[in-house]
Amino acid sequence: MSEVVTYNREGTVGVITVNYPPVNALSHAVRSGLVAALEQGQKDSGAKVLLLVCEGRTFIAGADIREFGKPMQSPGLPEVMDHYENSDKPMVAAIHGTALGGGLETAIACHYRIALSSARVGLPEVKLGLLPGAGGTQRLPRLTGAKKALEMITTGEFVDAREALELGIVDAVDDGDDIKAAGLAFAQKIADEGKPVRRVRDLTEKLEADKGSDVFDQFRASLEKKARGLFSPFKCVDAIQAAFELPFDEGMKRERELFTECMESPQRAGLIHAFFAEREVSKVKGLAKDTPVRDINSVGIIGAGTMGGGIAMNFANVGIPVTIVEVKQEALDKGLGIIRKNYENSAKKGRISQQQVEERMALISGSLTYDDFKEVDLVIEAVFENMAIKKEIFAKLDAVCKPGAILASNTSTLDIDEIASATGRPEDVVGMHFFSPANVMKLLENVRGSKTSDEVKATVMAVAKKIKKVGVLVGNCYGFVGNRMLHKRGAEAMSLVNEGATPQQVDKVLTDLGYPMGQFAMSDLAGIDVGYRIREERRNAGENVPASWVDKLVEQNRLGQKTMAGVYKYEEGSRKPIPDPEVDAIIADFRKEQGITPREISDQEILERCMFVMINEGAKILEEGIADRALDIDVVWIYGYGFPAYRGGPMFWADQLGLDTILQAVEKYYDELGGDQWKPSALLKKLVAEGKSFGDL
Ligand code: 3H9
Repeated sequence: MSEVVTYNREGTVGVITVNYPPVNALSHAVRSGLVAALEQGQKDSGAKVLLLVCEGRTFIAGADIREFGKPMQSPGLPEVMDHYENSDKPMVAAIHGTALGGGLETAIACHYRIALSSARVGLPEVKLGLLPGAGGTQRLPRLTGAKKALEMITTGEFVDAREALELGIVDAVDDGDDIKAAGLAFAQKIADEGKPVRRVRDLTEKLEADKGSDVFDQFRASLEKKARGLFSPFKCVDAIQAAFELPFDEGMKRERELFTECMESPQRAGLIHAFFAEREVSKVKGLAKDTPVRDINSVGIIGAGTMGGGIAMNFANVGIPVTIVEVKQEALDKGLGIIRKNYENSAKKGRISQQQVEERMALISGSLTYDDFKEVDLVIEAVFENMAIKKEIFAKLDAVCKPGAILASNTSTLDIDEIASATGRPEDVVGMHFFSPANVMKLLENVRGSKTSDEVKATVMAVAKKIKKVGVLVGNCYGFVGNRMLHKRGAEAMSLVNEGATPQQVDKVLTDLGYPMGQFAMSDLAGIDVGYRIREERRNAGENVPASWVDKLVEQNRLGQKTMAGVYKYEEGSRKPIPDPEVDAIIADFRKEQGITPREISDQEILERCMFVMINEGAKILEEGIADRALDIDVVWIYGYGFPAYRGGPMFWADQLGLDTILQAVEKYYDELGGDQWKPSALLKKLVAEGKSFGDL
């Protein structure tokens, strides 16, 4: 027998124990171990009932994702499930932690289930571009009915043990924390009461209730919007519907066919890359695993604007007290008022309780003086982008803050080393770039200055985890990873419109690729005066920044959503961008002024110019060591800018497309259009010459 699964008997209960850290994933060793242990339990005449339980932090977290894409080794998971369901002794699963994917499928192939009240269950395969492929789409609806099975399987969301009990997914919940003891007691009860084997495959009541209903068509219609561009949610619906229309064994066959289709889809590859990339980014190259991390028990924030307020909420949400300093009482009151309103809105939506609103607000205090930063462990400056002001602030912080306090800037573009030079402790200075809305967006782009200490780097990465963000550590340059690439795309999008495209054509190409919004809808959301101010500053500094039709909009006070007009117009109370003939006229005038004869621009050209300019910049970012790995860039784009995770991130997408195709196009645009942004990256050229991809780095 495999050592990762063991069998022993306690009284009349035969206990099968899985012990395969970290998350008891169903690797080949676990699958074969499960079958062998079950056989032993069947043969053991002293065992009246069998119990499946896991060691470590969790029940089985699913199939072993690392085995995907490799040749499948027998026994396959559906086969293992069959063995468990067909056991002629009652089979009990005892769940702690999370029973996910193949883990929950294993549990529902057993005859009875008990869970600790702290446990959660779910079928998150859809988040990996898959569907439950070991009977989940056939067994879960037999327990819950169609609607809940559709919801759980197409969203991948977990339910907690109490809800699982109400839904019929588990049979009992235990409030303690000893899963083995709870499982043994429950199994003993099953044996004492002489409960029969109860196979989920044979349950028909819930199937009859929903048979022939239009719930599937309704669900498909609702997915058109919610799952735009995604492949597997629709396949999940097909598979669940099969449970209602076909006998169990045929339903299983249908599930397998659909699972295979998902497995072969590029979206599966993209989503699994994103899953591992999200976990890899926490392992920073060159930073020893045992680097000490400073305690962060209190935080100071400078600026109560949208950013400062959003950042403060992240800390209050996890119980860390925050002091926000503003220059004027009025601005402070306004900022605190907005934070309260945000929390109240969450309470209205049922996401948090009114008590939590009060608890979190009690953790956030306002002040007009830096003296209140004397004792804090971390200060994050979140004022607008102006180097002189930031340096002044950091000099003051240096004077006030205790030794060892981390001084961070939320700058989205400026030089961290220059900011640090205003202090006598550059080793404690770092960038912590949050993305708007800061209480929602999952990315935290942590920026290391040339003198930032390892301890500070490790601490800000730990802070990201603590406040439930995905932290990526990047190097210091204009715009770091995210905005440096975004600005290249923005400039290219503007040029495309100069030359003849419409803003809505550019945006549509990007949303068709899977972005939640296009370049111009996004800049309207952020305010197009932001870019204008940056361009003006560069012009004032003597740089040759070409004129742009967007500047004309700003000059007419079309600043974006906040003035209900920008590149698009907006209706009262709506964020939906509406193309505006006035803007078309402004663009036409601008072209005339510049002597440009507009031409037809194809969607393909828009896609190439917007995306390849970013990829070329991404390659330069790697070349310069600003990002350590291509996957760091992918994670920045997925969590900071809504790049579709099912494409794996821009660099993974580039690899899939073929770097030679990209290089050819970059060289062509460099010849035709010139400009530094199109100068082919040396790394890109090298990889193509060696037949390699970004993923090989
Ligand atoms: C499936 O089941 C298909 C079936 O329906 C049909 C098949 C035929 N495999 O997230 P963490 C690793 S699809 C391999 O940091 P946490 C992870 O990479 C699967 N490895 O911990 C990391 O490794 P490292 C459906 C896995 O406590 C380490 O474990 N299941 C797997 O924050 C710790 O992970 C899922 O989609 C896996 N399945 O969260 C569940 N899972 O330390 C996916 C994790 O080297 N997993 N690892 O970086 C999760 O959601 C979270 O990992 C979990 C723990 C909630 C379990």
